[in-house]
Amino acid sequence: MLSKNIEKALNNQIKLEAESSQIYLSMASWAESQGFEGVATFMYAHSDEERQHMLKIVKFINERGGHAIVSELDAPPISFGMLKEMFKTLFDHEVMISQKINDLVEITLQEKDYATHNFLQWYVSEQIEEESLARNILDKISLIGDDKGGLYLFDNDVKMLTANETQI
Ligand code: OFO
Repeated sequence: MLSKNIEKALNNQIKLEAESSQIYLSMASWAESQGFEGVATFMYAHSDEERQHMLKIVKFINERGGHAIVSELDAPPISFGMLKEMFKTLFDHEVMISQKINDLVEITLQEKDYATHNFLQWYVSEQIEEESLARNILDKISLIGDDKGGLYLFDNDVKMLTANETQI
């Protein structure tokens, strides 16, 4: 059985994961409107992944006798300046999410809720991957700068990244 405190904290994480999905959907739409087809494909897929992250928590709360809440979300930004800025926003967002997961893990330890602690380990590993992926992309795009040819190749590269991720 979940404590009220942990249920509330997990519900807050549902909202954050749903907002992540919306932010990445907005990034996908913006990138598509700018002609970056590869980046758009990557961001649409990433948005779907975030929805899965959210759903996992919904199911977990309900399975453990709580009530998962589907709440109002903060609206994501509409445009993102340049690609590099967009990926910096993505990286910063993932660092913030990692911190929120760590805070959640901390609460489960304080309350000795080892089942939720165990459940959250998947998110701890996922955040390591998400941060590292965002950091790699950011490093790449920093090297390219404003070079149009480079950005074209980068867009293609990111598309391949999506294909590889789907295979996994
Ligand atoms: Fe759900 O991992 Fe990104 O935000």
